[in-house]
Amino acid sequence: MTTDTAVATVHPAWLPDAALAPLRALPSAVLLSGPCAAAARADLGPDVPVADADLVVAAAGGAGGVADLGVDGGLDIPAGGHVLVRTPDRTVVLGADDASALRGLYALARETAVAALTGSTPAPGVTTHAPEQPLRMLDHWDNVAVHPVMGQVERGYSGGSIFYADGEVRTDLTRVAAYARLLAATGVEAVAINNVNVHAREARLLTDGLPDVARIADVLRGYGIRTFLSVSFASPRLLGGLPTADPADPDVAAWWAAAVDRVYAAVPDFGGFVVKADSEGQPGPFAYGRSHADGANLLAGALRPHGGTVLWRAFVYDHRQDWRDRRTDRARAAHDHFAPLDGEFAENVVLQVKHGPMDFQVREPVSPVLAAMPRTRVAVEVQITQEYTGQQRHLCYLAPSWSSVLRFPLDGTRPVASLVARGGVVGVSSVGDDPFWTGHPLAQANLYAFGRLAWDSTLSPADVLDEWIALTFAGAPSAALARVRAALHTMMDGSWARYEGYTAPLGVGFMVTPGTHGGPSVDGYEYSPWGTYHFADRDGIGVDRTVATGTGYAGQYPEPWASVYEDVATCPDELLLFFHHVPYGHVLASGTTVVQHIYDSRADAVAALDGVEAAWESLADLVGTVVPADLDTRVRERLAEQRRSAVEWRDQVRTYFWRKSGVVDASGREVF
Ligand code: GCW
Repeated sequence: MTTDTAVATVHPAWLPDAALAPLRALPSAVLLSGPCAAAARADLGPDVPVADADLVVAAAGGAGGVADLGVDGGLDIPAGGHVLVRTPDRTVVLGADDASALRGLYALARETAVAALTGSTPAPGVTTHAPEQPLRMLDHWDNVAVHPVMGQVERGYSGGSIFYADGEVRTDLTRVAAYARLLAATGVEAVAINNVNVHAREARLLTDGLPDVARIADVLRGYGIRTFLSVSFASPRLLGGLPTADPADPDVAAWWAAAVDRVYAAVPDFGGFVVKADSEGQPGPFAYGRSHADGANLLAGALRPHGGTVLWRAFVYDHRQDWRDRRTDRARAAHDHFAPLDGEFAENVVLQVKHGPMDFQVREPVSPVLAAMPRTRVAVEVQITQEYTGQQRHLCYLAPSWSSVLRFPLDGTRPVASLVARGGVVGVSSVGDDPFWTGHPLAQANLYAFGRLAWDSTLSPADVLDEWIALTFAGAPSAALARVRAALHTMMDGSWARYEGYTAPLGVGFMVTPGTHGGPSVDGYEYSPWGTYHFADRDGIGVDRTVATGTGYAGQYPEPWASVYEDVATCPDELLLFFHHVPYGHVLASGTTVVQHIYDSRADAVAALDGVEAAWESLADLVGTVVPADLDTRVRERLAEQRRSAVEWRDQVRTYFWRKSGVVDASGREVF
């Protein structure tokens, strides 16, 4: 039995009462009959007769009454989306279904808040809102039982799990409901509730844990969110007592079919499975000499009669590599394993591919797998939890990074967002039972931005930040709101670039403390089995991934990228060391040498923190009114820790390269 003592003090994030107040002030009618009706009513208050309503929330083909409004005839409502009709008399949110209508209501709250922020007035008329991606999903790396090494939430920086405590699913799911409401307002529509590393306790969610899974699913459903489970490929052995989990074994297939039947009996709208197989020690089809298509199709076969989906992760590589072996390249692994399987996956399999070929580094090229499998449904996975981007102690607004991935014309013409549109967009959640949800209060903006960019990748990161500010600080007097807006843009717009500036340079990645992945350790992974090397020696640095002389990874790209990356002269500076091993004196396109760039940008990025801190300081007189005092305290703590850590990064990286290369820093700044 667990009680949530923190509930009363949880920060409302981007849905404070003030964000709904303008809508709640309108006489409204909610004409929904599905599971989201209660949530819409809770946010709007009691219904009035439709004829008297200034605001109507309805679903196409839902409860009666819409036809009387004269708005739905001839309106084309996109699947999963909504139409907003603003007439002089009333506003109507018409969703494609119950969940879409609820999302539409929150979209209206957002537009109202943004209008207040920007001083604009929404024009009357009809606007159509369609999600770019059908699947917009969060993966939780939450463990039911506290893992001895990874804790309650693997790579979690926001306290415990909102789903689990004390080795059980929480009795009180109030936080889950509040979370689901926040997600609905971003457009997220699916959540996988347990870690992709499926340990013994978590494996049982699939069997005896089902009543608890059903309780969570009931809560999520109220906000239009489908529930997925991460499952162990070895389940037939671990849970079913079978001698094997071989996909070709009929008993194994029968076991999965029966297991899935039981899941759907408990959760009729269950989304499906997420599977990490043959990856970092997780079991998979390789043990039986079967392919990943065999493995994925096994589960897909069990889910298909129920309409479920398998999200099969492509994060498969050799994590026991010999660092002496310079021909094996972890970056190649996903493409090597999966591209040959294109066309072999069942229709209800989605291959879930990390955005870069390595592992959520601050800068990586876009994974070539995303363009290599035209006959496979492919989803892109990003990491909202800031494992490698400051662990929610550093301020690092990631929307610019994700935006650059989703907009990247990987096949030469089409952006990644359209290459994955039959699969979707998945993010590893950053949320825990922390009162601010995300540890760093301003890291809430990343979770918000994930949902918004999954909905519409063409949104600008700065506009998404405006939305988040407008909602989070809704109701603030306009002069104060304008100051908050200015300060947060100063702090956040360039924060990803700044973080990159003082950490691993020019796309080389890692240089982090082994295990925790927080803080600098330049050679921390250099002689490890994980396949993450920078190869710095006295003459130069970087990984030769060219076809001509290196690992050949550059050749996994379609044109023009294969040629662009292959040639040191055309490879973009920010990815230079990902693709090439160059001397320290190599001159970048920016005109400076590699080593001088390393020296300068580490120091400049730390110096830029002055402006970040000053911007927050400029809001000091608003603390206690517009800026809650506890939020201010937390932000200050995090900014202080960011500076401490960033200085450590700067000094270690700068000193390392000075000692390694013997090249003097032309700026004369101190090294040690
Ligand atoms: O980034 C790495 C993390 C692991 C994680 C793995 C994965 C869940 O260090 O903690 O495991 O990626 O994505 O599977």
